[in-house]
Amino acid sequence: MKRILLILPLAWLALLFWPAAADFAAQPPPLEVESAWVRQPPPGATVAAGYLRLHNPGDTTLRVSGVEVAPSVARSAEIHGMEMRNGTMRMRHLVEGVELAPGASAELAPGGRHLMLFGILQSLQEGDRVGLTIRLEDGRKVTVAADVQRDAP
Ligand SMILES: [Cu+2]
Repeated sequence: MKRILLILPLAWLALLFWPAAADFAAQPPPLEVESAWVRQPPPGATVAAGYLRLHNPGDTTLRVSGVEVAPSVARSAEIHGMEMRNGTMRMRHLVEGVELAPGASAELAPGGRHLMLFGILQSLQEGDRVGLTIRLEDGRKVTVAADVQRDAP
């Protein structure tokens, strides 16, 4: 009798979690995020730039709508683009995000699109890792750990 009592709750648990777990395992990540890194900000700086590669492995278009940074590291984060204005290269908040056609990749790299972390709350040193969450327009999120580096890897 004792054994049955033990098995029943386990069976319940399996029923509760098995379909979800199987579903999760079968689904590829909606978005692949690779080579994420954050440039080590100079001492006292309150902003830092981050870079990464996005890839859409699926067969539907994805739109990356924003980024979040671990709250212990910085107050907020944005996706930035570069544009020429009055002969000067300026960066701006890419409110429209980044669109990725099926199979497409996008590189956020020095000199171009990048992530911007605002209100840095702790000193970031080479070897540290910063949690970044990439937000998709459909509500899904992908979290990665970005390496803090002085220079591009
Ligand atoms: Cu920027």
